[in-house]
Amino acid sequence: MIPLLILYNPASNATRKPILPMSLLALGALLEGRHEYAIVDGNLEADPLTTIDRLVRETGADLLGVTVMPGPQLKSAVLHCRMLKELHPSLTIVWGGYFPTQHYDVCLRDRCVDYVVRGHGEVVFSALVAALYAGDDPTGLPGLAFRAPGTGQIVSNPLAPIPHPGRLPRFPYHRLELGRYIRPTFLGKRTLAHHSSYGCPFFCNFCAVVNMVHGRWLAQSAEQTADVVRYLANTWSVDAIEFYDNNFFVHEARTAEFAERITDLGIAWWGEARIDTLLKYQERTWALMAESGLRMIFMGAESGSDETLRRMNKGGTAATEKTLVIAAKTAQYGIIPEFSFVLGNPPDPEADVRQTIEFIRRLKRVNPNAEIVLYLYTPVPLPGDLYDQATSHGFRFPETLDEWISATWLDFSQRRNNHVPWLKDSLRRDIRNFERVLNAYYPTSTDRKLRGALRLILKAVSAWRYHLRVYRYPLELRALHKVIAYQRPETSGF
Ligand code: B12
Ligand code: SF4
Repeated sequence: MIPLLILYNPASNATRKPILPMSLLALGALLEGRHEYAIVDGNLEADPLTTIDRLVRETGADLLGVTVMPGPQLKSAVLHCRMLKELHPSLTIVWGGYFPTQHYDVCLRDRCVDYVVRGHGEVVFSALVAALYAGDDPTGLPGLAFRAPGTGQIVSNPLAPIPHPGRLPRFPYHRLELGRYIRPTFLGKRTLAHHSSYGCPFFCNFCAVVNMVHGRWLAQSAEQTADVVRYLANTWSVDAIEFYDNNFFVHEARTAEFAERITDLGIAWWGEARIDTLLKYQERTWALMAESGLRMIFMGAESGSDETLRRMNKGGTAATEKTLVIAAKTAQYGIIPEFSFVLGNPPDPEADVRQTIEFIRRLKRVNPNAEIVLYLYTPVPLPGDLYDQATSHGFRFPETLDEWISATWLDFSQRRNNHVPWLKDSLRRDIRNFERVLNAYYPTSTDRKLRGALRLILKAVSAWRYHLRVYRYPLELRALHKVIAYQRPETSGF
């Protein structure tokens, strides 16, 4: 009997929202017909550790592939893998995903991880599985990091080429109870996700995607992407799709053709874009996108300062003006723009925050429906101006998994309460206070529970603060929040 192979998605959010584990579907697509495997999803299973332990005992499973993002998912991955190694010392554990790709050395310093596959890993993983089952030495595989036999030294081979999503087999949806992943969102009653491209052609120096793909972008064709959407709409009555691509809109002709192909389905959709890319789109493409059901576009505006944007390597010249132009453009087509900002950047985080807050106010004047999502600058190990500034302030990444899963670093990973040397507590508070006033004065349209009257109340109560720029001590808004519980704009959570 060929032993079962287990693919594990540790819980990726506190509320255990069921989110399609596409990383595992991508791995599974290349295992179909070659290996017996099972997917264990920590977002759905009450006790995934017991499930995996049982599968290992009952089936003799000896290989576990784990997908790992920084944050709470990393914590579950560490604790569960350590436990499983103790129970089953001969279980081979392979990690992949964004965290191990960047911090493979930290992962492999811990005995609960045997191999790390770096980058987009389905092809390498399937080769690794084949090598391990054949008893061959896998250490020559590109994209593989491991402890060298004998010396124990940690080695990473150069990354493998990125597999082309247009040439990969379709996701094996039948391996999951797909119905459990369909959920109501602001887009529709039955929303599901898809991922139609790998990578991004840009090099913003705060972004983890760069280390993953080094400027490559490869995509399914418009026809293939539309076929997936059609399948999900026809077979699963899905009425809304969230595209989790890092940058869905890179290729205008693909976007236009995709929009044309799905217009008859009457679904709503959402995706992520670069502002400067969209500014080059023709009017016809905008019309097609709007007609096809594109409801909202997530864009990294990042900063209200052209100088900070230059240091981030983002947006070219007069980048902030481009954000204002796109805010007006989306309003013209009835598409809601969702702008994310990265605040508190070194070397002068105070000035950076002040400038960006003023810019957000300008942006809201241009398009009051624009959604604003605020993050704190969180370094990624990527050479460049920002990371150099961070390290010159004494910033360093943890060297052990234990440190990574401590409360401080979990907060850091979630870009919430960064304990970074250049950001004072008072400034962090100022940002949160501004956000509270902003979200009250402009309640997000993604909040499905917030009806007309409640919106008016929030706006009325916060108006004086917003107009007079009095953001400090918003005690009454905090109290109101307890009663009305208004939320931040909903994104796909990153
Ligand atoms: C969907 C998503 C989520 C979902 C959860 C998904 C899940 N697995 O359950 C939700 C919304 C919950 C979420 C939450 C968060 N996310 Co998130 N998320 C994404 C998103 C948009 C798509 C992931 C996806 O499905 N991709 C499609 C699949 C096919 O690609 P993939 O996951 O990269 O998998 C490939 C490779 O990574 C690799 N691989 C992955 N796993 C494995 C496992 C093995 C064994 C092997 C061999 C290979 C392998 O091979 C796969 C196939 O090519 C990505 C961005 C992106 N576009 O990828 C961000 C992203 C991964 N998230 C990110 C972040 C920061 C977070 C949060 C920390 C955000 C926050 N503020 O809290 C949280 C933390 C979650 C947690 N609890 O720990 C960052 C990670 C950045 C970094 N520094 O590493 C990303 C890259 C977004 C970004 N651009 O910054 N996220
Ligand atoms: S921030 Fe966006 S545009 Fe920049 S590299 Fe990352 S995914 Fe690409």
